[in-house]
Amino acid sequence: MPRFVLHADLDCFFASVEMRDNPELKGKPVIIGADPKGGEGRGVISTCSYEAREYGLHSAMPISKAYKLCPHGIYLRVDGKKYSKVSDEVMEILESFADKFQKVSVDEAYLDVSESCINFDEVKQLAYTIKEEIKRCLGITCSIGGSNSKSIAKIASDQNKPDGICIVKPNDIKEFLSPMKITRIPGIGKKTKNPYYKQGIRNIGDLYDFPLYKMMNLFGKHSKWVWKVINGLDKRKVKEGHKGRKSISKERTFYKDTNNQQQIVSTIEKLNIILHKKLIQKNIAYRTITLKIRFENFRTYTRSYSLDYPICDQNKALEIIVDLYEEFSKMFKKVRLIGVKFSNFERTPKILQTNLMMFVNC
Ligand code: TTP
Ligand code: MG
Repeated sequence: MPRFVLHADLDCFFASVEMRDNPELKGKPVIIGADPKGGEGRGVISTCSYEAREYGLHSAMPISKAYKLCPHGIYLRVDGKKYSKVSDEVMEILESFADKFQKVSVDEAYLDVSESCINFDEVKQLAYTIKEEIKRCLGITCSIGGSNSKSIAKIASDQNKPDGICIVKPNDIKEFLSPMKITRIPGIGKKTKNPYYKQGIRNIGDLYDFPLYKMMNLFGKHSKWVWKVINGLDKRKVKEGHKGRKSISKERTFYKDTNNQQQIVSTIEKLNIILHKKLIQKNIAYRTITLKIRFENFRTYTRSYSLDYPICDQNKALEIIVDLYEEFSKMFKKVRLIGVKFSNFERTPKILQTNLMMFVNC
């Protein structure tokens, strides 16, 4: 089965949230970080808007230097609590589109979409849908890269920033990477680049002249990883982490808006099966079931049902979700998207026992 991996990374994350919450800031150099104190401040920039980057500002730059380069910038403090909440909301959306999902930082994640897509055209379409959903629900933008490996997807997400998509098919990897500086390869940094620089190698394209044994001989053991990346052979899996998660959801945007009840219910059924596979695997029981529905006019509704006791029961859940859906089925509007969410978790090795108790109590 071909492998499709996406890497999503929010654009100037902290600054984007501030610009969303105060539209007057849009289009201006916005800098999030320490107080510049008129150029005397200590501390550094956390991030800054793309307008501020035009003045040479970037993350980790001393705030005093930033102030010299851009004294008329808008300097704001970090509001960690707010960004953390937005990050959770973004991750929930991203995860709902993934077959396997791995959050890697506050604003980036990998999505394995090998089961959802059959070719790279579908991968690209999915990337558009995800971006549209994040923009629509949260008012911020992200950039998405896609390929057959995590490392190439990550390099690709950086390629068309901000608000960009870049999908690299396996046969195009060499052409895509060749003009780039070797420091674009994850793992080659300020120090690790030195042995390559000593040999006069600056661009990834120069590396394609070396067979693996020669690379390892000249640049050390680490270059085996570099060789794998540039040849599209990074096989690292998208690692799912379920610890501490508050909900699990999945949604599908129909390729064409539809009022075909059979198609809608069968999609609900598929989402329910996929989610229960994960829930059972991780021994998670839930109390709340939510249906999300978006109509052709983009109006979006959610309806939830909460149980008195935690369950992990695919058939019971399906019955509840279809009941929730029936309320909307009389609206005679075409459906654009449908989603299912389970929350209010109880993590217990005793799910089976819990369900058994239900039988005993009946
Ligand atoms: P990044 O994704 O590295 O940067 P970004 O989202 O601001 O910009 P880009 O469009 O280039 O992706 O980091 C995500 C957030 O993490 C960033 O908004 C602020 C925070 N951060 C710091 O606080 N200090 C740092 O040195 C970096 C790199 C990020
Ligand atoms: Mg980012």
